[in-house]
Amino acid sequence: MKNKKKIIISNRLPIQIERKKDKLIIKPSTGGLATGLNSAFDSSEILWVGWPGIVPKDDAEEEKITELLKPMNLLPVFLSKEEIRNFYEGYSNEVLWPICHYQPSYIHFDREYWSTYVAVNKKFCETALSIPQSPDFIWVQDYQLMLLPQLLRQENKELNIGYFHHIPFPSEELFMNIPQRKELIEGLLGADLVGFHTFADSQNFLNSCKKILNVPCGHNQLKHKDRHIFIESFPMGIDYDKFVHASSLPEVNAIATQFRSHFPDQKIIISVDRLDYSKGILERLRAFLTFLEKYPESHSKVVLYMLIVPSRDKVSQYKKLKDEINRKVSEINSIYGNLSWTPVLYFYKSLPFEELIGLYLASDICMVTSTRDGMNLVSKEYIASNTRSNGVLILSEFAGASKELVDALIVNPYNRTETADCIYQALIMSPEEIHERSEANRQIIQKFNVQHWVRLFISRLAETKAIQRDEWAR
Ligand code: GDG
Repeated sequence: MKNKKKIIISNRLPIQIERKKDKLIIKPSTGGLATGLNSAFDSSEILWVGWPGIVPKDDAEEEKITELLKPMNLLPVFLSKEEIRNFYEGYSNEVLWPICHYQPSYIHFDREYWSTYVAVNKKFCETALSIPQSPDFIWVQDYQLMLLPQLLRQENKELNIGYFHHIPFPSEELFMNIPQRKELIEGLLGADLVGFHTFADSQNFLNSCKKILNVPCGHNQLKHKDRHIFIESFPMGIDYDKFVHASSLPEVNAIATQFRSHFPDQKIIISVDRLDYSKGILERLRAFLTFLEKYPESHSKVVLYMLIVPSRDKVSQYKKLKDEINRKVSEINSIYGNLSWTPVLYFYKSLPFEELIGLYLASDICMVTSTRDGMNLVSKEYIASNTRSNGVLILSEFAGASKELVDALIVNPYNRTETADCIYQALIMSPEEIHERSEANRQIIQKFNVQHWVRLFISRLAETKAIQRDEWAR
């Protein structure tokens, strides 16, 4: 582990370990962050700390997993079932997630949640600092680890620590409702640089700092406990080339052609989300119902194909949401469907990457109707993969991506009539306008890709340390 000097810490490692008949199998999952990091640094320089996605049977298995991951520069943090329940499903996903997505009615709070959240953040801290060398920087990812920057800082004042919040940061009025608001804010302020997807999120965070800590704030910084901390926006991009390349593959095109052949007389609207109330899945279905009511001439000429990826299905609100989606889909199909046309097709599963790209390629419209979304990468992947630029993106104004992809059809998903009209507008849009809008969005996605995002964040992180050193020298 001697030269692993750039530390990334996230709740999950970029792999998943599974146990099959007493054998441990590593399933790699190369998300955008891993790709961006590998393009910015030599992969041997990076050490990734996080949960490996499995609860070991005993100490021997724990050791086996640690050894298995060592050559991949992955350092596991092991969590018990109880910790997963109270830290991950509990405080992270039943308190922080609903507050950050403006859904306070979804909050559920158990006494054990907070103490476990603190204990697990400490566990991550201990693991990260167990490596012998002092790292160049530590980059902490996301809301599960909001206390970690401060915990790391307490152990070593000199560390260069960055934090990125992948989900929205709510307005201060909402954030004030969290009993542990002060601890969370102070936790993040252990970092030198705190990043958000949008300017609005960064301002929301600064407003909460002002209110809770009563400290003076500039538009992108504040001073706390004699340290300057920078609060800025870094809209995350995707690995653009990967999506363009995939969409050129013959096997992906064959998937797209075959998929299209099921709908010879119809326009295909797709949506791709994790099962989550923040993704506006019910709002989308309600708008589609309004569309079918308002535009009867479209009957039999359009299908809504929804791919919903299983997620957090142990949390009760997610089970409830799934039932509501089932009911709504069946209601729409019962009202408008017939033997030769099913208006909504809905799949609760995850597709292999090539099939996902095939789906993006084959569709005429992609609908993203999040009621809140930090960024929403699906919207960017759709544009990137649709290399013929013949697809329309309908995008919620509440997704961070709407601040960049301004040539999409931007909608308020709570407004069913407006969203229904947008579907109609997308269906009758001329090929020239579709192409023009898509190309304008493509330029942004191509330029501000995930590689750019990683480089920008890391170079800004290094700068903040230099600025702080100058301050001390003065
Ligand atoms: C959080 C924030 C922010 C989906 N279905 C399949 C599949 N996917 C992949 C997509 C995409 C990813 O999952 C989903 O990313 P999103 O950004 O849309 O949403 P979250 O998972 O909620 O992510 C979000 C993001 O963090 C990054 O900061 O944008 O706002 O909520 O990459 O492609 N992939 C495969 N099969 C599927 O069926 N292979």
